Amino acid sequence: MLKLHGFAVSNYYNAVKHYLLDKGIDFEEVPAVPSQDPSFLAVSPLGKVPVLEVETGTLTETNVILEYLEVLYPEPPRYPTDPFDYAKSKQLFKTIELYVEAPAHRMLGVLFGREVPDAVQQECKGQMERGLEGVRRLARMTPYLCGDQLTAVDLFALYAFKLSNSVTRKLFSWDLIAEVPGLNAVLDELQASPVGQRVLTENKAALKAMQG
Ligand SMILES: N[C@@H](CCC(=O)N[C@@H](CS)C(=O)NCC(=O)O)C(=O)O
Repeated sequence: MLKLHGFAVSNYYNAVKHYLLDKGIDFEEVPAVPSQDPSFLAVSPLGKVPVLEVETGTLTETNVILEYLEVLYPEPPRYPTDPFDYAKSKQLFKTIELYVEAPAHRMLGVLFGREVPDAVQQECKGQMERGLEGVRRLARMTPYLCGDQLTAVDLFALYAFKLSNSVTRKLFSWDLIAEVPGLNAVLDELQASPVGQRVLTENKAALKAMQG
């Protein structure tokens, strides 16, 4: 059986978990936190989560894991089938990951009572403004991010934007989701689904335990 290593605070972990549950794929959750321990580095080269363990080995990087799973479990499709639309969906995924989520991630400490230096805040905010412009240019919102079908990009966006938004609301009273017209409705729909509710409940419990 597939094993998903990680913890429910991680937006990356939750995106893969949501995808697996949504597709009805059997998997086991294996609790793991990021670590530089040699035994963990043997399964995750940078010591990050999530990690997908399959019979032939382990995989990291959320987009890689999702794309691999899509090949194994093509139904129902969670990527566009047209090759160009498929590539465009990956372009949008990467744009959200690198230019919205990654700068927010650098300021995540604020959710756990840690100081985020002013210079870091300003640098990351600027990067996110630019990233959001890119998302607005790429996202189709008809009604989903890549068109009329729900895709892995919507699932990734749900967890990336929700976590990033907690950070920017706290630091700047800035609602990132409102910056992309139509995004709030898609994310709310996904979060209200039975899978979205399960992932959210487990996320809240894990976050509470971590915040103490
Ligand atoms: N690019 C990675 C990012 C995963 C990631 O950053 N995970 C966080 C937890 S949310 C982590 O393991 N952080 C520990 C670290 O960066 O050392 C992916 O797509 O899966």
